[in-house]
Amino acid sequence: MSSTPGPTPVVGDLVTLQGHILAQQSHYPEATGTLSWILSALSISAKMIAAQVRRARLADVLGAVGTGNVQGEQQQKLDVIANEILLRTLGGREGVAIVASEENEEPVILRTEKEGERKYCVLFDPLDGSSNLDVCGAVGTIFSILRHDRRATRAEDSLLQPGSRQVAAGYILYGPSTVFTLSIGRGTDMFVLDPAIGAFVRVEQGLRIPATAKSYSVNEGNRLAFPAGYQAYLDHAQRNGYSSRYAGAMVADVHRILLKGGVFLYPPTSKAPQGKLRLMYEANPMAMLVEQAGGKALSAPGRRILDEQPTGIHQRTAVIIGSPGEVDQVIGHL
Ligand code: AHM
Ligand code: MG
Repeated sequence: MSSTPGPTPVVGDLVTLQGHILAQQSHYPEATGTLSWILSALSISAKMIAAQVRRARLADVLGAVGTGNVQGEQQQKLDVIANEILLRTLGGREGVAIVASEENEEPVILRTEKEGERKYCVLFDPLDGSSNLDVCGAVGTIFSILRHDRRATRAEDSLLQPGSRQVAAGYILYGPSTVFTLSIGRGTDMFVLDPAIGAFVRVEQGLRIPATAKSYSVNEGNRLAFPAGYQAYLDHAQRNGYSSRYAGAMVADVHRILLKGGVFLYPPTSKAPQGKLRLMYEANPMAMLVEQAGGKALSAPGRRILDEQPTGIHQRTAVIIGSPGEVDQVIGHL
């Protein structure tokens, strides 16, 4: 045997999502494990939805179901399948009081809270950007978790909290790999599903978004319908050698920006004067993830998305999200 010492073995750097959640829980002495158990339901849902998405065009999961959702949009079969998976997995968790989904007009009250208990509300977009599936493009799930307010008399009143009160938020990106990005209010962490072992493995801890990058993400086909300030920003970007990147699925675009920097925009348009994206289960969770990574998320100059007081669970908002330097550039033009 050779006596030459080999490389120092790396010890303890493989962390799964479950291990990460338990470690985070230990930072909160009052934690009962209820939130961890809900996050575990989301992790199972992510694996189940990923398995369905991978079967697009093989199994009968593509195409419209012939019904519209509350937004008046065509529901795709996979929207409905993903929604049912989330309702089934979260529905079994004692700690979930209310769930609200892009696909359901009304929130679903699962159980009421007794004295001394702590329960949560989970809001989600089950399959964001689902029309990308027709062309094997990336899609995602977005979720937001709020503490349940037992004093609220109607489900809506418990849900209508500003995003700054989210206790956790995340997205799952179904792309060439399945990525779970999570914040429990102590930074933003990223995990990739290893299909060989069926577990999400941590790939980024305390992720930091690049401070600036010459890249913007917006549906430029709507350019003439944007307020003048946004058009002025695009003129500036195009005069200064920026790249344009747009996946047509917010999860994929924000994921790229978290890793490579830039700004994602969905401005108000003449067709959608309040913006298109939904505050409570699209903009708020993304804003929390981006801010926890050192980025910025505004709906308009001086208006932080996380401070918006919601008035309806399906309410829409404009979004300017990304690297702090690029968000400031956009705001400077508005
Ligand atoms: P959806 O929730 O109905 O899938 O719509 C949300 C999606 C976002 O993921 C994406 O950024 C945006 O809508 C794309 O909209 P557009 O086609 O107007 O560019
Ligand atoms: Mg959506």
